[in-house]
Amino acid sequence: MSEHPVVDLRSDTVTRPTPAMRRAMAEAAVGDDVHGEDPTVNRLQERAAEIFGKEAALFVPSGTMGNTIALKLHTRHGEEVICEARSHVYNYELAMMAWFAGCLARPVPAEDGILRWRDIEPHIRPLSAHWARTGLISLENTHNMAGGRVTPKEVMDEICDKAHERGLKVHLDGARIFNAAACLGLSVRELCAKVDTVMFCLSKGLGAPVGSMLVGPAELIAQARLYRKRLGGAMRQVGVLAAPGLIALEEMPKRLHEDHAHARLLAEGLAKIPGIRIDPAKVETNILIVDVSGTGLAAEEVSRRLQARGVLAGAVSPTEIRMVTHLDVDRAGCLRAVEAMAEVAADALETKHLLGVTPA
Ligand code: TLP
Repeated sequence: MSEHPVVDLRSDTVTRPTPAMRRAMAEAAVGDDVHGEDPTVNRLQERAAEIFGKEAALFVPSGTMGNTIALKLHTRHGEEVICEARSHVYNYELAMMAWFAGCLARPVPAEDGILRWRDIEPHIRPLSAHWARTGLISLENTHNMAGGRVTPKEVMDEICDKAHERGLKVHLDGARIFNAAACLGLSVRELCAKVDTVMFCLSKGLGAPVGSMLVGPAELIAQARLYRKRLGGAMRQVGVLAAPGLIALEEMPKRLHEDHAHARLLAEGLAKIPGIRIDPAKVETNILIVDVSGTGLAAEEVSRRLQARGVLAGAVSPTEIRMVTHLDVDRAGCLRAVEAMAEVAADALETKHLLGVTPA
């Protein structure tokens, strides 16, 4: 057993609230938020709207609920939602767009997860004798399963301009939009200027224990409150959760470059290991998708062997594992993860050699 604490790279969702967040939770002024009477929630919503330069914001328990509500707001039953093929709304939300909004996903693959207008346009459909109408375009920035890739502002702006000319709205799954903004050196306000609604998470890179926000036009956010209630997401004295959310929103974006530097360090170390494939130049934010097929081991097995060495990272496909840096992982933790992977890969390649199997 290692004498070090476990290095948990499974996700940036695993962070624990900081001491300041715990104090803020204990001291939060609260009221009944179903009646709009929780001052801490109200403050969080006002600040989120201000920071994003949108009219209003709504505190929701999770990113999935924020996306679920947004897709419902923009669409009607029987429409299609254009999204990237590896997107979270399509792959990881239990088919919620079909379940709640009654829509079909129109997944479009894009290199590095970065959808461009030229990828989207051919898939826009009018209502016809055979086709369902396109109801919405949903973007994801950063793109989780493409390895935290960042869609540049010009690309988002072009999609929004062209979509709006066609009478279509654009929702942004910005679970990690602050990571994208930090990478681009822009404010989230600038980056999201043209999208109609944004969901962002307080509980990922920003380190809050719970919660996401949906921001957009006041009229839509008023409707979003009703959908949140229908989904069972209207909470009562929830200022105790909004209080750490406020710290996440105000303080934590400033430190995201540290997570990005750690991810790059991790990528550079991993890239040197025989049997492991990752291009450090493509690691822009805090997520790494690492191809471990060259070890001859299934990704699940690599994950188990890393765990035995005190490093947690999940398999995201038969050949890939994902590593995510965050508030609770430091430089030393990243170096330990590289060391653990080097041991796992070396063992696997040695075994292959003994068995007379040629390494990939
Ligand atoms: N992502 C989680 C898992 O669900 C995969 C993670 O560990 O990364 N949009 C994006 C881009 C996300 O990555 C996630 C969560 C969500 C939405 C949903 O947020 P929650 O988990 O709060 O419902």
